[in-house]
Amino acid sequence: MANTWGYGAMTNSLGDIQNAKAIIIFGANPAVNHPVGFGHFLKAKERNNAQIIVVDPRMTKTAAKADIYAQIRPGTDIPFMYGMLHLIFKNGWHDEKFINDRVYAMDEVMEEAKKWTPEKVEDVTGVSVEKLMQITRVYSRSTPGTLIWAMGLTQHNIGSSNTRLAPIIQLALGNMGVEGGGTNILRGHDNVQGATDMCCLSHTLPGYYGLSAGSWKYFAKSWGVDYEWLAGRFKDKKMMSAKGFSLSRWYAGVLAGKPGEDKIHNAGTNLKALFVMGNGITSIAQQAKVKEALDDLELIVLADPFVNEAAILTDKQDDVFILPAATQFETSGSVTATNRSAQWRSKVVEPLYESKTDHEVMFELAKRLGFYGEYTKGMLIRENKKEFTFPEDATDEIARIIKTIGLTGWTAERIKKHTDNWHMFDKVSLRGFGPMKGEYYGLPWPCWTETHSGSPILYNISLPVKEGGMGFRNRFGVEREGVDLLAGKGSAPVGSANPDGYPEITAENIEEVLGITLTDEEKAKIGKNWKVDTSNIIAQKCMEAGIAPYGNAKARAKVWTFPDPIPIHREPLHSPRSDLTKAHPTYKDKENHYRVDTKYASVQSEKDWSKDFPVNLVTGRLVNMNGAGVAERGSKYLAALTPEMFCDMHPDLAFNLGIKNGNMIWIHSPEGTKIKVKAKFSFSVSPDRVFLPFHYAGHFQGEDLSHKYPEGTTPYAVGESANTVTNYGYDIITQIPETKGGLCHIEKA
Ligand SMILES: Nc1nc2c(c(=O)[nH]1)N[C@H]1C(S)=C(S)[C@@H](COP(=O)(O)OP(=O)(O)OC[C@H]3O[C@@H](n4cnc5c(=O)[nH]c(N)nc54)[C@H](O)[C@@H]3O)O[C@H]1N2
Ligand SMILES: Nc1nc2c(c(=O)[nH]1)N[C@H]1C(S)=C(S)[C@@H](COP(=O)(O)OP(=O)(O)OC[C@H]3O[C@@H](n4cnc5c(=O)[nH]c(N)nc54)[C@H](O)[C@@H]3O)O[C@H]1N2
Ligand SMILES: [Mo]
Repeated sequence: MANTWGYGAMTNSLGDIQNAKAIIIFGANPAVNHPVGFGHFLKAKERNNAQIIVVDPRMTKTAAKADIYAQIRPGTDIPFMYGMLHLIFKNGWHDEKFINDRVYAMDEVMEEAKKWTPEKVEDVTGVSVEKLMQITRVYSRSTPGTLIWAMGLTQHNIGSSNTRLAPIIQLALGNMGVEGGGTNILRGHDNVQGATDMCCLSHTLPGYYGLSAGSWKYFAKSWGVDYEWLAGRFKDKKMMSAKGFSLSRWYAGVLAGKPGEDKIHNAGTNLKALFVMGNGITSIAQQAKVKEALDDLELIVLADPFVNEAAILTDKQDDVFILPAATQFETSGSVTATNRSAQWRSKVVEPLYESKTDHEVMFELAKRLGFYGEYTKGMLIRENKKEFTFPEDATDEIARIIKTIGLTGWTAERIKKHTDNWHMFDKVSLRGFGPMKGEYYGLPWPCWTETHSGSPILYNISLPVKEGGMGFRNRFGVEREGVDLLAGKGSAPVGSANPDGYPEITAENIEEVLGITLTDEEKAKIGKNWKVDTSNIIAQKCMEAGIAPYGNAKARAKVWTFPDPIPIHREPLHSPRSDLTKAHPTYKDKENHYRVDTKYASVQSEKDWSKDFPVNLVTGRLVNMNGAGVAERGSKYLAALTPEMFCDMHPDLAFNLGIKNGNMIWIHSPEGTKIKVKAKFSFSVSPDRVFLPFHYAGHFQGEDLSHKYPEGTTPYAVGESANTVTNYGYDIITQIPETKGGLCHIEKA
């Protein structure tokens, strides 16, 4: 199980990157974090002489393989991207037809881009005018180009704006819906895409169905339980439609009410118990608060194959339970890859010793809490069974219910067949051969019906819908302030009964949009719209007519419900450029943001943080460790590669502070916390910034906690968590923590 920090899905696939003629990478380091996938990038270079461009505050191993590298100041990707758009529009390198037919509100983006002259971009980002021009020219003139991002774009308080502006570049260049193009977001844990799709999130139901009463009723019916019973599980009905706490701020739910803590909105109660399944805890920002919250809890349960280091961090002595969870090698089931493909994972060994699989743990918990029947009933419905087989019937339940992203075709039987026939697929196009002819590997969603091929490239109108083609989704009405939101004339997927834009399909409009007549029997069975049509008649009829059930609309460059309808630059809360915070201030403080009041302007305007905390703090990953790092630090050989927690530091910065290579240093945060780590000279960072890996735990603010591990479980490498000093700051939409754009102060220890 994984948590879900990243967001977005790949529009294309890793293999398809081989078709690109240019690759631009924002805030991702695949040579280190996706080393197998990175092979496809290098293949693009071999095959097409693809130019690789890297935009990163650090000269990474990926940057070392790039043709052009721009060392950007953390948190300034929006000015950089607007700088690119400025030059694209000015030189007429944009794809006018694509924009006219398939994009809404690009004119407003053009207006904003006008402000970002290359000179201004240089001032804000630190990337020279010449380099911006070179990158924009190379990228715009070598189409198709693919745009890559990962955590360097998301982990900022403007992360969601970053992830909106990046696709806008692709829309402007007509790079969407084509082989070798798209936005390819490199997702994190192996099944993080599946975890997101299945809603390890607190603001939607599975499949991104909203929290409206209508969605809840659809799920109640699909799970075979009474809606009123479901509603009765909540303190009051209002909470049923309220977003939950997010992982990044669960601690605030515990600490609320103490002096200086953020206020919560949780039906009048603090959080009192914590159940952890697949999160390292020390990977969460604000570790000092996390520790305090752990200490204050009444109950802590940690289900993990290793000793979860939350148990080490806390001083709590009673009611802390460490349950041995089985690993993914000891269970089976479907997982979803970064490109929306499903795979079947088989059990390698039976759960070892006393460990239990995650589903067993959840079933046992449901039994003790008295709702096991309701919890598992959905698995019996498809074939009207008395007993279910796990995980096959769980997979089939998902296929039966989730229409929004098109999982109807994902039956356990089909997914197993794909994995068994792995060798019968082309790795670049994902096309199948022999017994798999007519299907793409892993049936990338949307896979509209039980015979659909899967969709390897989203928004590709050069293929018929039944072979994976589709336009952009119609989701926000058909018209806005007099402007048509549907796709332009003639821009429907080939072979469509309706050649133009069309709305999402409902029982009411299906006959008109598809040009068909339903029989009385069909009319009696059909659901209200494509998202809740359990009869599957809408999907079937759409496939016959070459129509995407979700409609054919324009992509939105503008989200009128967001605080920034068009993405704009806002300086980090702790900005090294206080001279820029007036012109580019952060948001107003936000009340009830996933149940917690969240500070923005009040932090940024409190003082000029850069005076006392002059160094930029960037965090990220190492190739030999993963996440909170407990498994790898427990491996003698992996731990030996980086046995100690360290800080990458430019020799010039170190010299100015009287620090030598290998000295111990204190790093202080604006919140008053500190960590003690080893200085490591590196030219990957410029003298104004340092880099910390976040994979360590077992030390806290200078104190070695090794003695607190249960006997025989102390990892080979322990050290400070970078998250003890990452700064306060959360994205305005998603609440992802700003772990890549803070400030710090450094001294010799
Ligand atoms: N070996 C290994 N592989 C992993 C993981 C691991 O822990 N170890 N974790 C997995 C997971 S969960 C994930 S989410 C992925 C993450 O994969 P990545 O996103 O590649 O991981 P990071 O190293 O955190 O960050 C990527 C880069 O963003 C840069 N960056 C920081 N701030 C900015 C900025 O403001 N702008 C720009 N343009 N760049 C910036 C950093 O310098 C860094 O090089 O990796 C996965 N793969
Ligand atoms: N400063 C800073 N902080 C960051 C980031 C950053 O770039 N900088 N990146 C963030 C990101 S993108 C992520 S994804 C998180 C990652 O951080 P975590 O979510 O903490 O990720 P992992 O270390 O992979 O933790 C997984 C935990 O699950 C356990 N586990 C493994 N397999 C199983 C299983 O099958 N069942 C159960 N029950 N448990 C299992 C592991 O032993 C481990 O304790 O860190 C985030 N934190
Ligand atoms: Mo992640």
